[in-house]
Amino acid sequence: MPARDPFYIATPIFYVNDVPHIGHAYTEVSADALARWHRQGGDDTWLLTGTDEHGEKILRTARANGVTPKEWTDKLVESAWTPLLETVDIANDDFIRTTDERHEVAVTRFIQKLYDDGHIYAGEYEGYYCVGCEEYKQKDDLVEATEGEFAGQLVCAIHSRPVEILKEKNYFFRMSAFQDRLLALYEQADFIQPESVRNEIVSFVRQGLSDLSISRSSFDWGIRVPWDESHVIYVWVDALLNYISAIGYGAEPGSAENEEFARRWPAVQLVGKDIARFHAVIWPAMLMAADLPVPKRVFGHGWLLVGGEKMSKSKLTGIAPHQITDTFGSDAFRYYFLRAITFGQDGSFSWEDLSARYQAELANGFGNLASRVTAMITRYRDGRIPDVSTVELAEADGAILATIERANAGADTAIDRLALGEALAAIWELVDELNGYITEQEPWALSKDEANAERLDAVLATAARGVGALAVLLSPFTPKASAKLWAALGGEGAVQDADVRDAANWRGSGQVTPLESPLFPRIEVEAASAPGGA
Ligand code: ME8
Repeated sequence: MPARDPFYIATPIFYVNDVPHIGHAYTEVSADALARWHRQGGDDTWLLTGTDEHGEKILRTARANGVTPKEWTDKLVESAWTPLLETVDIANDDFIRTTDERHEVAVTRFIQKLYDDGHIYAGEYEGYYCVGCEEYKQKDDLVEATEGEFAGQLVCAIHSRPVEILKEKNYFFRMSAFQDRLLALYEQADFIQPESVRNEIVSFVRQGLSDLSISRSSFDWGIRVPWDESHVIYVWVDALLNYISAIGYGAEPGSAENEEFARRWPAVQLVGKDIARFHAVIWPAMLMAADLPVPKRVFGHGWLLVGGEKMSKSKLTGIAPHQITDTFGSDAFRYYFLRAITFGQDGSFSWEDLSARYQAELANGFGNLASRVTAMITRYRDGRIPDVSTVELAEADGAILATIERANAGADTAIDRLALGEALAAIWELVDELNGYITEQEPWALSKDEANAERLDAVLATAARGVGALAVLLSPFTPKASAKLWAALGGEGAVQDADVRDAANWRGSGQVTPLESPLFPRIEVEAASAPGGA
């Protein structure tokens, strides 16, 4: 088989003006499930995430809290943003902060190169700016507020707050020069996904690209422009560069770090659709100017909606991830958001839907199946998975083996398309069919008569293969439950080292023991509907 390309996937780096909510956690678990799948398939995988710490928004928040911006970001990163990774069980390979020295060095080098190569000029910006978005706005991007404290005023359509009017001497990037190359790039299949996001970007760029102001001179919380220290680099230009600064761009040429950059770049970029424009327009234009490869793909996932609105802290619809994981656990969090929302579309969150899926699909579906199979092998065969190489299998057994193959192949191709929900749906066909198979085959009845010993062997071996395959296939999605099941099945080594593309061939040779506790314990409905009093 030809060697597969390294798989480098990055999440956006998040603003640390506030604590994370489940929208941020959703991006994290999506990227993490994809990374875990590739890692478990033996690909040279790298998952990057981190925090975006410069700019006016953070500066103002820090001032409002009476601390320096660095004190503020240190505190939030430590108390809220790195703990998020544990809350939802993210196996990231690196965590970049834009205040890291390695990042500042790389940004300085990059911007100096663009300046030296004639892509940057001095000018004056006069227009709107939304500090919430950290974005220069056109009049068309604003709406007139119809109610509330800003009624009658022009406000940012996303933040519903008035924008600033800026008049500043700034440096500009000649982004307009890249318009045709960008439009040609969008013709490449898969560069921007899904189609709805691609169409929006294409029509935006076709309207004509302006040059981009890439520095600010009215405050100093940022990375200095190297040839003019009275400016700091615009926070988005600074932030986008994290994807290459973290893997060694900017390190000494020939150094190990710099070689890592050459090997890993370009990345698959997973972002919310709110920031797809930055990633599909500004970012590739910057890379083209620096003669570097553009990202492999930019995928703009949908929004989590609460009460029909995009969830956000500023509108007080934010839900903290731990409010869910404290009651349901991190596996259920991961499973629910990846399964219930078609990746790429918006999706509504509700406690009722979460509880219902937890009960039906995780507790009664996967969890119960895992308990039944491990308990029966322990009870009827002293924990040895029967060897059925000489036993003739029945049609029903063959059908399960075919479903295992289908689930494995179906999940793998879905993952290649970043269709996380489809991957889980393919795997759940196996969960459901295997549960039905056990109910129909009634191993408990077969066990009562020695004459059925061979039949019982075939059923238990088939069920074990299915459950073993599930432990492997679900490990990227529900790593804790998979590890518990793997241990009960006597699986060799750690489940996250079992090749996910070869799950269908697992047969198992270790000692099976019953699960010590259910994979997904029953949760009282009352507690489930309003954890933490939310
Ligand atoms: O934009 N539904 O950071 P940010 C789904 N620092 N995803 C959501 C969401 C929701 N309701 N709300 C937030 C920034 N997200 C910049 C990025 S990258 C170089 C710089 C997720 O803290 C989603 O991934 O505002 C969205 O794109 C991101 O959080 C915005 O995070």
